[in-house]
Amino acid sequence: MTHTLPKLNYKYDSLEPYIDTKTMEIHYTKHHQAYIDKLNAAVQGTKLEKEPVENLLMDLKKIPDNLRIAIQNHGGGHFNHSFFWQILKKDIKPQGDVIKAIEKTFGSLEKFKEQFSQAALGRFGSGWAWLVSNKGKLEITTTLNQDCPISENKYPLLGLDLWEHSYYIKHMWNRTAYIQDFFQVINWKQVEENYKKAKK
Ligand code: MN3
Repeated sequence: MTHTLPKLNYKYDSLEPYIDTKTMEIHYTKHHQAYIDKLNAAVQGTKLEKEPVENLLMDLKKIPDNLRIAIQNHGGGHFNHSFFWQILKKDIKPQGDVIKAIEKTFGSLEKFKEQFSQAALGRFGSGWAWLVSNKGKLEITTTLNQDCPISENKYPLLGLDLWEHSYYIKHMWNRTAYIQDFFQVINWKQVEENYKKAKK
């Protein structure tokens, strides 16, 4: 299997003014593509060549030593970005059982957003902030670099790219403003889908 860029189901300007067109275009066509190219280069000609990226990341201990870091970084980059594009959309109202679960776990959707923001701001350097299902329990967590929750046996429901490449053109140094804008473009319909899948 050659890993390829998944189709983006919206235009680069669809998330304006919260996520700008230029950032979307560069993030998708350059950054994400670079992870895919490096992942393909790493697995080409090895017995892992045909494995879907999820399988590679699920149990990193099983990956041969000489490939592990490349798969963790570039496979993680491919998986995380593919996931990220799906949970972005404008004008989708919070909905479904996932919202009930969020309210039950964090007190309210607003309190969830506060805790998620704190976690995202607290992640020093590059990484991701996540809402995950950990064996059915909702948790806010962060990962370093391109590490992803599935490598820790946690199922991602929602994730936010905290690398500066994802916000520097519009928000520059201001990660707080980027996080606030992210809350305006969460595809809650997809988050609900992820929640349903996590429960199976
Ligand atoms: Mn990124």
